[in-house]
Amino acid sequence: MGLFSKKNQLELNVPDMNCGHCEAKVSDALSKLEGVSEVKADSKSKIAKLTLKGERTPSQDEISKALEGSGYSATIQK
Ligand SMILES: [Cu+2]
Repeated sequence: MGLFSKKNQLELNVPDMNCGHCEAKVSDALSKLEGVSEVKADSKSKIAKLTLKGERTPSQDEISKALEGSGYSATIQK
């Protein structure tokens, strides 16, 4: 986790987001992850912020799987 990340949040770099449509697709896919209560995707900063329910943090593998076939990839910001 990065220096400024809160315990109940996870920030992902999503380099291929370019517009609101991308934000919606990425948000949809990521919000289906177990343990995630809210997703805020921003195409300008290329960052998706996940709000976690608290009990668990999705792994990089789970995140990649959730986005599989969507045309986007996301990496956990260190
Ligand atoms: Cu787009």
